[in-house]
Amino acid sequence: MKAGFVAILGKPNVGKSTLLNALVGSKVSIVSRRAQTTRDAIQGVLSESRGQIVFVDSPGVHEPSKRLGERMMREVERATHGCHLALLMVEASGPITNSDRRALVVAKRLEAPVILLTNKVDKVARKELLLPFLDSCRKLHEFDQFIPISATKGINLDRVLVAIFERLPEAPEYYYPEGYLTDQPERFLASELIRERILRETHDEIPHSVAVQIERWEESRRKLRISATVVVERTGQKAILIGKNGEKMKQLASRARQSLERCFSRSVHLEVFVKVRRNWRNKRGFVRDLDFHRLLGIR
Ligand SMILES: Nc1nc2c(ncn2[C@@H]2O[C@H](COP(=O)(O)OP(=O)(O)OP(=O)(O)O)[C@@H](O)[C@H]2O)c(=O)[nH]1
Ligand SMILES: [Mg+2]
Repeated sequence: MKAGFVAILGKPNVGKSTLLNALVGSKVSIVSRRAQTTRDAIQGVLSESRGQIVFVDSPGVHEPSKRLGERMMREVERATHGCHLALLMVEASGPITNSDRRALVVAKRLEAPVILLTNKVDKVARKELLLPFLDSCRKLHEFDQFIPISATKGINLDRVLVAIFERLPEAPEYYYPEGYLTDQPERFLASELIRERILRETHDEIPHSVAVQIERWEESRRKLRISATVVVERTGQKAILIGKNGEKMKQLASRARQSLERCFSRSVHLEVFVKVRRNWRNKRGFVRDLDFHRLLGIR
């Protein structure tokens, strides 16, 4: 049996979280059209007859401009350290960007084999352009293998799994018990699902300015009661989120509640408050407190 850790690396928005969810067959990491959706490294675990793969989804590699971004980039390094293999994702439509190069630097630092995945092949209309692009990738680094994929359409994901299992070390047992899906506490997953809803339904600066904190969590056998605070950076953003007569927030909360019910297979009562905290993305203490690994005592 094989078992090991696999880092998923790449620039923001290339499809890392989509790939993670597709490979583990369950939604463990939120996805949106916006760059810098993922802020924390998240593990998703696949257990099957060939063995166990612990995937590490990570924030997109970029040049950080705020404390939140700095923490995200430290998180990439911390969480992928010691991985047995790296999947570096780039967009199949090319070209190679500076962020791709930066992500490659992080992948190389792992001193593990790197497989290049050219994602979103479904978006490339002229397939004859895929090969010249692969040639240009070849010049960047001696990749262990190249696989063109589509994370959303599921193209070649079986090949990705074969390539991973070929390279993982033999192991006497799984790292995690069978059925273990992710390292995130349920509370954090809930805050992420609420944040995903907001990312999907707001524009401009709001998505990046939102943090979600779970204030109250009460479980009974049939119902889950959650109170969450959505933190934004400006009063104008708060007004947009709440909307006229609170309509916008009502709609957001209702859709978020549906995602939560799907995820936790239970009926959910969700209460959402909006709070302004100026420039929180640059406040060290606040940014630190959002980190779920700290809650778990990992650091
Ligand atoms: N057409 C197409 N779109 C894709 C594919 N994979 C991902 N996407 C879309 O790309 C966008 C970004 O996907 P994410 O999975 O959030 O990307 P990410 O790399 O995790 O982004 P960050 O967390 O911001 O670093 C979403 O709108 C996805 O639906 C694909 O194979 N084909
Ligand atoms: Mg992501």
